Amino acid sequence: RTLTQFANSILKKTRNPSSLRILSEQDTEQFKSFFLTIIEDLTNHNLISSIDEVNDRMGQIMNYCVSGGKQVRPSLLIAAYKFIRTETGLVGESIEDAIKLAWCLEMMASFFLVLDDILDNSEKRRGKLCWYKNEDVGMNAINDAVLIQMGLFELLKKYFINHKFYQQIVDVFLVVNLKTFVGQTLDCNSNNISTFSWKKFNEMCDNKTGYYTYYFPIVLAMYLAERADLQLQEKAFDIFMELGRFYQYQNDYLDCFSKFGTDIEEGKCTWLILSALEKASPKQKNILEKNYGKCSKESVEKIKNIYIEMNLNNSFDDQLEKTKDKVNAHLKKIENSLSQRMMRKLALVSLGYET
Ligand code: DMA
Ligand code: MG
Ligand code: MG
Ligand code: MG
Repeated sequence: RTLTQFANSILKKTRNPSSLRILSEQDTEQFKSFFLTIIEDLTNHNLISSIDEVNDRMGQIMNYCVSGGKQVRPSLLIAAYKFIRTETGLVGESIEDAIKLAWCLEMMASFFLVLDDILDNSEKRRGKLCWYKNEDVGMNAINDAVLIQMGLFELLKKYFINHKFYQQIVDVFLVVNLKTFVGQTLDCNSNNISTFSWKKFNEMCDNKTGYYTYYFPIVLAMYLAERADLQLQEKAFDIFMELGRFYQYQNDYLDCFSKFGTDIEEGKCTWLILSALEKASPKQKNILEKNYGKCSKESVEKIKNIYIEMNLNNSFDDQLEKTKDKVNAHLKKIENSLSQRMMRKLALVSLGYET
């Protein structure tokens, strides 16, 4: 089969995270249109600076780097918040606070990505050039990323300073920030194929993706809804991490077969290369070792052809089944019925087996 046919068959099987349908159209619309208010609040109220030039820059960065993603994490936050509030009898209540917090979360995610693209030597993000790849931006992108990060803490203060759990909310932002950079440290260090292992890989995934993709939105939703008593943090932790791992596995897939990825050239430790190493004949292993992490078209093509020869799309089905089984086993351990129902719903939607 050709590479394109193979890629298409994978994409059919690998549910593209963009299809995460967890919010109603109306809620999604409300979330999206609130972006204008976020920009307004960041740039027009002396929140960051009184200097026009700085505010113009901020507006420009926000528009380029923060808008337009798949918005999986903000959707999870708003969905979890609605779930908790509805189950506790507050039907039809405004979700504006959840939307504000969700934008702060999305700013955090965008801050990671602007820096990640520099670290990964990437070309494209969300269908556009990576921010740092714009000719007039370059390494100023590092400063821009930090502006996004610092800006979000100012917004948090503006919106939530009087919230009962303000301190805890800020603390979750800080903890997740650190975890993600711990993950990025592991990611940057693992570029030698002879040292790859599933154990190291999963440790890296938990840190660089697990925390900020599932733990973060759901724990924030709990604090916002003033239901810290759900004790979800400990009991649902294994589910967050299992889902986060799966999310990163899919991301690795898409890097290779649908995005303008750089994982193979950069010699990244990914789900694909680990699965390939596991299955490789001595001859294939030799080709993998010789060509992985090389910045040449021929080498990349050789690696991709081995992935195809090995029919890795079928192992991905197995991976999805394994993930579902593990999540189901963890779900049984959560007793609080509200937590369990919410986690079940979020997990099912995330793994693509809910209508
Ligand atoms: C994802 O790593 C983790 C963070 C913290 C951005 P990645 O480089 O695989 O992400 P992407 O594929 O989106 O560049
Ligand atoms: Mg990257
Ligand atoms: Mg990366
Ligand atoms: Mg990736």
